[in-house]
Amino acid sequence: MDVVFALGGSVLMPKEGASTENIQNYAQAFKKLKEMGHRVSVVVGGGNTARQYISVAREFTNESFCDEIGILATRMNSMLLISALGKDAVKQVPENFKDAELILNMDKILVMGGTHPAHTTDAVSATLAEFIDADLLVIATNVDGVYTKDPRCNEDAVKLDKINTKELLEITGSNSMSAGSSGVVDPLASKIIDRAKLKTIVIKGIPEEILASISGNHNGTTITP
Ligand code: U5P
Repeated sequence: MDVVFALGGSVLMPKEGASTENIQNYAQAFKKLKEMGHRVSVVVGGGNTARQYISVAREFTNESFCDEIGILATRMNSMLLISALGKDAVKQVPENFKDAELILNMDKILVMGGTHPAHTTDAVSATLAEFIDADLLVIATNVDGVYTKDPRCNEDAVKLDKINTKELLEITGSNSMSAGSSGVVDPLASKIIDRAKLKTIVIKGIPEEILASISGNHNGTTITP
């Protein structure tokens, strides 16, 4: 299976900071999927590093420049994962989809971060999945699926097991577009998922769920065209 993962920076690099064991566990999960014969791409988010830098920079500058700072954080996190993947990855973080595809054609795990301002790495992962005709997009994040409302601030939010891309558009359409925003799926990503008719899964970003996402035995939300 050709699968693209959007790996939230907050799961790879939690608030407490980088941990060798944590990075190792993710690298092992992706290596295992490659060994099983899957073609694996990982788009890494900026996490807490991006949000800290953006919140200070915002006092001085505009959103696009904050986005550029966020993009650098995604590339730094990508390099951390690349370092743990060893010979299964290339020591280069591509900045566009054509270069990304070349890495996949070398039979390596592709790891990349952001591309351009005004969206998050969710949108990068959806565009990459469209560009390489992936079979599956997996959004591995800090919530365990798509809810009717943001579960982090609404106690009455209900988790959805299965939705279609139009329902995803309705739920995420009003999410913020500002630098460093952290809705479960960014609105541009939802539009790309819809136009490309991408089969997508939203899961809690833990190695066990990443492995289970391929077999369908995950506890997240399945989004179908
Ligand atoms: N970002 C972009 N474009 C990209 C990727 C990221 O502008 O292609 C910026 C956004 O401000 C985003 C931040 O919120 O970097 C960190 O990425 P993420 O963790 O939100 O995906």
